[in-house]
Amino acid sequence: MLGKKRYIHSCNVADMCIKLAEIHGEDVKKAYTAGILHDCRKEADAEVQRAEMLSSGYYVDPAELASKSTWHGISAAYYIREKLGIEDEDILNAVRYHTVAHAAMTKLEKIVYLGDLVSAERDFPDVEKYRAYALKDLDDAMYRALKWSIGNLSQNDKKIPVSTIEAYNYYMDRRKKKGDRND
Ligand code: DGI
Ligand code: FE
Ligand code: FE
Repeated sequence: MLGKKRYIHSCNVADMCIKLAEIHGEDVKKAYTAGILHDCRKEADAEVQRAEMLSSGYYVDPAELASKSTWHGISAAYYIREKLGIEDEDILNAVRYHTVAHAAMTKLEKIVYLGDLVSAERDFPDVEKYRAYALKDLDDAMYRALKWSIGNLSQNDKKIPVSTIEAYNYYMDRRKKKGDRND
């Protein structure tokens, strides 16, 4: 279902998810499964993604509806549930929210969101920094990743789903509660 580049990305995300699961104490098989499948609908026809998204039963934010690049996670959750028979809600939600995030994510959801951001082939400036954050502390890494992502989106005149803003606010508080960090 995927071209070579995105197939390699998916394998790398799965590998990173395994690593994060081992470090942070999550089920490694679940992390691998969610990681390898997270982008499985990314290269499906946009109208197919849209139809699957709309029949998925998931709430879809108006900002998601307006941004085609966010459809594939919702469509993938539908696809792996309906066509592959995956019933584990945690895996389904990790795939559904891997692009936009939400507040109070499960450990698996955070692992897939961050595994996608810092997989081996990612080469944006500072990727090593974000990789180190993810290996060290999932909540702190979520805060930093969301801050970066929201900054990028607003700079590029992209709409931001409510769940992404809620995640940003949530992880800002989580981070404060863990200690007085001023960095
Ligand atoms: O599928 P990937 O490329 O591995 O990564 P992804 O699923 O995190 O992001 C896919 C694209 O979606 C990326 O180009 C950025 C965009 N995106 C991520 N979050 C949002 C978003 N676009 C909008 N409009 N709003 C978002 O919140
Ligand atoms: Fe994706
Ligand atoms: Fe991805």
